[in-house]
Amino acid sequence: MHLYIAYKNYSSWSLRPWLAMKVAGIPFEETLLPFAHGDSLKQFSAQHVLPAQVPVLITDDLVIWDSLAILEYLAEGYPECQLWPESRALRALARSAAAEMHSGFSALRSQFPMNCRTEKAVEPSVAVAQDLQRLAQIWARFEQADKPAGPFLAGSFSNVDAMFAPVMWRVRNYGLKVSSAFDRWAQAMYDLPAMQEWLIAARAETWQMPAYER
Ligand SMILES: N[C@@H](CCC(=O)N[C@@H](CS)C(=O)NCC(=O)O)C(=O)O
Repeated sequence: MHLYIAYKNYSSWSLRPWLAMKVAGIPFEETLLPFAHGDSLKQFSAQHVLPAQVPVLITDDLVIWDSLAILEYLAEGYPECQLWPESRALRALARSAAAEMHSGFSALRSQFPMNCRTEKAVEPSVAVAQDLQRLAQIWARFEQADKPAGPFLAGSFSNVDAMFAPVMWRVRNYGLKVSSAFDRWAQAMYDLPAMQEWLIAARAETWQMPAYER
């Protein structure tokens, strides 16, 4: 399996499936397509008749694009990794939150671009403060849920943590505040060896993207 991604420092959508595969121990090769530096992503997307976006997962016989579709494909193909929680109720909650992340939080995503290697305190706008409040509500809902022990949203690591992984970098690196439940989750995410591996690679990149630097 081959995962196509973009800049580790900036590409929030790339981080999601990459992290899920690393934490689950699913072997894969990766290729980075730096979309603002050269035309490698344009060529790749033309070859596969896809929008010029990553992540894309290519298996022996399938092309799967879009972060959430890749996470669903992995959960189906590797049931032993339990990338969705076992309990139906918890799975429904995890899927709801993951879908909300995929389609929502536009103020947080647009005004606070993921930038793993840069720490800089920035005051949230009103719209971003609302997104942060919504995160606190989601975290409170998971706290109240009937779930196995563990520091992640549904107890053990699952796709919902992967979907929110870039939010950990945003909140941490811009000095934003959500809730103490969020902070506990964020620390567990930060401490994942795979997150540290991603951070080391992000720091080693030399590409700069002014639009992602606040
Ligand atoms: N909905 C897509 C969004 C993917 C996306 O926006 N990817 C960005 C990188 S984080 C991209 O490929 N951008 C290419 C460009 O801006 O040219 C997903 O969830 O996979």
